[in-house]
Amino acid sequence: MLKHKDLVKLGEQLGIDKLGVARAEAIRDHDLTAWLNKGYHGQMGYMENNREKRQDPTVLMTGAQSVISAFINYHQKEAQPDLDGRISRYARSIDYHVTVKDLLHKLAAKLLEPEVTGMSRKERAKVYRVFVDSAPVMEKHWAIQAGIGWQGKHTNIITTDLGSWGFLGEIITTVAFDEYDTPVADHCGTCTACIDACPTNAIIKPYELDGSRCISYATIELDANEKIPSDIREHMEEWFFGCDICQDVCPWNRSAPASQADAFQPVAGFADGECPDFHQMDEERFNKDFGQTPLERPGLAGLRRNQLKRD
Ligand code: B12
Ligand code: SF4
Ligand code: SF4
Repeated sequence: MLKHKDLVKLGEQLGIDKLGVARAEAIRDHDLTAWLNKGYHGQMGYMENNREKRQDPTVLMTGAQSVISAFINYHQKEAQPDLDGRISRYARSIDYHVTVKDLLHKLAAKLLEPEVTGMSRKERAKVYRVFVDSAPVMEKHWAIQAGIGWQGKHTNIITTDLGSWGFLGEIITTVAFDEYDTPVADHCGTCTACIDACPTNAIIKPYELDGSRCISYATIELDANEKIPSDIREHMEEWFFGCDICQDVCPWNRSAPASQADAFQPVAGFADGECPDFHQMDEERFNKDFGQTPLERPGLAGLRRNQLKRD
């Protein structure tokens, strides 16, 4: 059995901003099917796959007992006027799928150290798995259950002390903990700032997002060969990779602290604070400067589709 207090201590040592743990149980109160039936996933076909695994960590990993949820702050305090309003903050550093995964593997290795658990390294590798974003895991659900934060009306997880500028990641393990966390209360109250500010009306109603209307979806997930629908394009303002509007207006982000971690500082390609012109860039330069960032997902072709040509 693992100790909750050891998890907290190790998290602090590794600089993980928030950690909590929930019992690995099937998700009963979450209507993923209704969300899919409304077509809110658009072309994100992966959301339809592995539904059983997505809704039950014990199907994803046989014998799973605990889901450790981590929140990693990526907030950059410095305003970058040429990038803000165009490229989302989360996308300016090395891809979080790599950095957050590395951090969680380090945490798991320490937590399950042979000296603590009596397991050999080989055995240890069999009792946990690390997930960040791309696997069939309902990450926001687990962050709520693990007491990290609540789901805001814009549908992202908000913490009382760090706001919502954070990535989520999980360690699912077959080992039990002596104590589990409990969900925190919703602190949105009567506020509707995110719903009012969303330029494409993607937030249909509180806590319900039509992903296919979100600028983030149109600029990152929509196939690079497809035209962005005009009713979204005309409201995109200058955004061409992701969108931060609903989080920018959230009162819980007003005093969110900046990340001190080197891993979440802008890559060299963004170091001068200027917004790159992807129409003027060749593949070689793109791969060198931005190949390790989330911009790699739509690639140069997608970014050229998204970014309006300069006069
Ligand atoms: C698909 C996806 C998207 C889609 C759809 C977004 C969405 N809200 O589902 C698109 C491409 C639009 C997207 C955009 C973004 N994403 Co995204 N995305 C995901 C992904 C892969 C799955 C999310 C999911 O399961 N959606 C399915 C639906 C069913 O879930 P849901 O929104 O939670 O909806 C349910 C609840 O609202 C609930 N519900 C209904 N009524 C009520 C009432 C109450 C009171 C409550 C609490 C709940 C509730 O029922 C709904 C179903 O109807 C996760 C990673 C993962 N594996 O979990 C990242 C993830 C959610 N994304 C993330 C990020 C950072 C973003 C962006 C901020 C990126 C950007 N800057 O452009 C935007 C934010 C847009 C927004 N307002 O949500 C982070 C969020 C971190 C955080 N702090 O919460 C995640 C966790 C990735 C990560 N590992 O860090 N994303
Ligand atoms: S990310 Fe932008 S487009 Fe998507 S819901 Fe938030 S404000 Fe609307
Ligand atoms: S802007 Fe207001 S309603 Fe939206 S998530 Fe933040 S506190 Fe909640």
